[in-house]
Amino acid sequence: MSKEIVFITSNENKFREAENLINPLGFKLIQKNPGYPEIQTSSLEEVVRYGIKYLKDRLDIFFMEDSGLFIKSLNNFPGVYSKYVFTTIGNEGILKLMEKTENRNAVFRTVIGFYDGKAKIFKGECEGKIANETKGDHGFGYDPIFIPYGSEKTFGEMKTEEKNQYSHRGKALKSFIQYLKQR
Ligand code: ITT
Repeated sequence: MSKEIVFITSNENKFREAENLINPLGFKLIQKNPGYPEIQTSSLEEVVRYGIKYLKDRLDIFFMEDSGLFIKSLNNFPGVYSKYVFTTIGNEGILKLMEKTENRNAVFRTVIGFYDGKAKIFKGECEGKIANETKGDHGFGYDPIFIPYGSEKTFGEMKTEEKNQYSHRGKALKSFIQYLKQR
């Protein structure tokens, strides 16, 4: 197969996280951002499947992903609305919503969609807690308020390689990579 793989994303940080795991295997990751409609639905998988459908006649081999943060005590909010919520109320807004909340359990989810003539889905999730305050300036998005189980640090306090060991995206990428190796 071609050693080049196109990752459709507008997000440089996601791209760096994927490069960190995929490039050492001898693949070359290429970032493209042709834009695709992120439909509003209740599932990350549906967003990705729709994105693939939209782009599959323009590109031969590519993958894309959709991610979200699901907070238990907020009935899984922001979930599929993670992007909108981040750009409106942001991390400070989430912390404020949870000011008096003891149950701080949350899960980050990623769904990767790969297309090479047919669509294949890979998933990853990372359980953890919402911190009481923002910490760290690595990463992006909700990283400064999310502490994965097994660590005392927020993702915002981790460099790419360490975040990948715990993260939803790291896990989804690892199962994607297993598939690429066998393909
Ligand atoms: P795409 O172009 O790949 O869609 P995006 O930044 O729009 O990039 P998403 O729609 O998947 O990404 O992300 C929804 C929101 O969740 C967005 O505000 C991100 O900042 C945030 N997010 C996603 N993955 C994250 C992660 O690993 N750590 C922290 N925040 C994350």
